[in-house]
Amino acid sequence: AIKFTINNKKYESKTAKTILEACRENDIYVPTLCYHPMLEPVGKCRLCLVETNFGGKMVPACVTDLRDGIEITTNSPKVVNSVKSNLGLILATHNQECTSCEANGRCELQDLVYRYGVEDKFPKIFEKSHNMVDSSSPSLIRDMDKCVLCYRCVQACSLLQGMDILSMTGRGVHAIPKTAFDSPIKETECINCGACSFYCPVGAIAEHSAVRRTLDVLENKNGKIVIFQTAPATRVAISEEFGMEPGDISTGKMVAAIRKLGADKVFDTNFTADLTIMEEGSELLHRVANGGTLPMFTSCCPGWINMVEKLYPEFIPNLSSCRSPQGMLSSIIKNHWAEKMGVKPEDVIVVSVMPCTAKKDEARREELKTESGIPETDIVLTTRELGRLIKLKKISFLSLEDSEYNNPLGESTGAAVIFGNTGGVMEAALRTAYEIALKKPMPTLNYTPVRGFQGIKEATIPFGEIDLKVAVVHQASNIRNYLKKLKNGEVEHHFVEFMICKGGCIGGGGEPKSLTSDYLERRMKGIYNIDEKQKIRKSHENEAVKQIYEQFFEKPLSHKSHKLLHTHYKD
Ligand code: HC0
Ligand code: SF4
Repeated sequence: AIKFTINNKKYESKTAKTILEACRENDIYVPTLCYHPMLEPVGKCRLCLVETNFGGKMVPACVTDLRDGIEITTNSPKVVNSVKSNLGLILATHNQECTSCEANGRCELQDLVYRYGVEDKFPKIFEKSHNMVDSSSPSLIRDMDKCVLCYRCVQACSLLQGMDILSMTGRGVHAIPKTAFDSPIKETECINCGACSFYCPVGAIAEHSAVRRTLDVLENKNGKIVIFQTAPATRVAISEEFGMEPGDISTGKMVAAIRKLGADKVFDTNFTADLTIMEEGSELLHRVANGGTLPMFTSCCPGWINMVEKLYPEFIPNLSSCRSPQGMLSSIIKNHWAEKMGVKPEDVIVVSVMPCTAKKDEARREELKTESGIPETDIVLTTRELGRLIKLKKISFLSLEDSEYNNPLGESTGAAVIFGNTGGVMEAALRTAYEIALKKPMPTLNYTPVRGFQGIKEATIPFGEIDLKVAVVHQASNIRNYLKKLKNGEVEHHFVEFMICKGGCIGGGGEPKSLTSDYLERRMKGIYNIDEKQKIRKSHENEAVKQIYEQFFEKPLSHKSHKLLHTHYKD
C-alpha cells in the first residue's frame, strides 16, 4: 500500500492514483477548473497546486501521482494565495458578463471566485480580447472572451467524440480553441452534439438558449396554445438541476412544473417513441423481406443524422426514413391534433424539452415544416434550460405534486422510455418486431446483450427463417470506427442503432452538467427502473398508438404515415 498524509492526517491507498484523486476520495477539497473526471487531466488551470515534502515547488494535484511517504498540504496560506492569484489572473482575461451569461448559477469559475473572495483588481490584460461570438449554429453559441483555456471542449470533441472540430491555437493570452480556418461553427463538420457545451465549466460554449423566447411565449400567449413535449431522458436528469441525484425519477414533478410555467398541454415524446417502433420495425421487416438497403440505420438521433449527411452521405440510403420521435410528435400536433381540436396550426406553439443540443438544429429543418411553411417544432429547450426556466419562475420543484401527461399524446410504454439509453431503441424494436414477425413474445423482455456501455454491442436473434444480426453503437468516436469496419466489410448486420453521445440521450449535450464520474450509470438505471415498473412494456400494446392507427394512420407505412411520420435527408 502507498502511505501518505494529507494536511497531517495519515492515509493509505492500495492502488496507484493522482494526488487529486486521493484528496477527492477522502473528501478533502482541492479547487479545480480544467479537471473533469470523464476527461484526461491536463494540469492547465494551476488551481489544484498543493505543497508536498518532495522538492520545493508546488505541484498540480491532478497530474501528480501519489508516492509512498508523500506529505501533502492543501490548505496552507501559500496554497490559498496561489489559488487566489491564479483566479485573479483568469478573471483579468475573462469577459464578466455574468448576469446575462448562460452559465450564470452553474459556472465553476463563479463558484470559485465567490468561495475565495477574489476581487477583480488586476488591470484587464485586454478588453474584449478575441471579440468573437459565434452564434452561427442553431444549437450552440461560442463566446471566446469567456474561455478559461481548460481544454475540456477540445478533449470532448476530439477524445470522446472523434470529431476534432476544435483545437487550441495561439499562446499565452492569445490562446483560444478555434475551428479550422477559424470558420463559424456552422460551416465546419460540427454535428451539434453539444459535448463541448456539456463539459465547458463556464459559459464559453453553451446551448443556443431559448429560455427568453420561451418565457415570452408563455407570458404573452396572444390566444395561442402552448404545448410542451418531453424526451425520454429528461425525466431522470432534470432532478439534478434541483439537487437530487442522477437517475432520480422526476417525471410527475417535471410535468407539474411545466404546467406551472403555463403550458396548456404536456405531451410525451415517449408516445411517438412507441409510434417510431411501429413504423421503424415495419420498415425493417419490409427491407429484409424485399431486399431493401441493409443494414438499416436508426434515424432518431439528430447528431447522428448530421454526421451521415456531412461525413458519410454514401450511407443515406441506409437511414430509416422515420422522423425522430420529436419530429413525429410535433407533426402530429400541428397536422392532425390541431385539426381535430379545430385550431389552426399557426395558433399552436410546440416547445420540446430535450437532453440534446442537436435537436434545436433538427427543429429548423426544411423537411420538418408544415405545408404552410411553419416549423412543426417551434422551440427546443435543453434539460438544462428547462431547469433554468423553473428556477427563474421560482417554482419549488421538489415540493410539487406529481402531474400526469395529457392524453392521448401522453400515453407511453416501457419500451418508449428506454429510448433514452444506448441500446434502448434496439431493445424496444426487438420486443415488437419479434412478436409481429414470429407471433410470439421474445423469450425475455430485458434483452441484455444490447444494454450497457460497451462502445459497439452486437447480437444475433433467431428470427424465423433468418438470424437477425443487430448492432448498437454509441459515442461519435465509436460510430466512426464502426462505419470504417462496415465499409471494409468487417461487420455485417441487418439493423444498427446509433446514438452520438456516450450512453445515448442520457449523456446528451443538453443534460444537466455533472462533475461526477458515475452520473451516466445512475441515469441509465433510472430509465430501466421506469421501464420495469410499467404495466405495458411493448410499443405495439400502447392503446393510444393502436387508436391513432385505427382512427387516422390506418397502418404503419401507410400513405398518411409517410406524409406525417417519415422524412428524407440532404445529400
Ligand atoms: Fe432521445 Fe429520442 S430517445 S433521440 O435519444 O428516438 O434527444 O431522450 O427524445 O426524438 O423519443 C433525445 C432522448 C429523444 C427523439 C425519443 C428518439
Ligand atoms: Fe465538437 Fe460536438 Fe462541440 Fe461540434 S458540438 S464542436 S462536434 S463537441
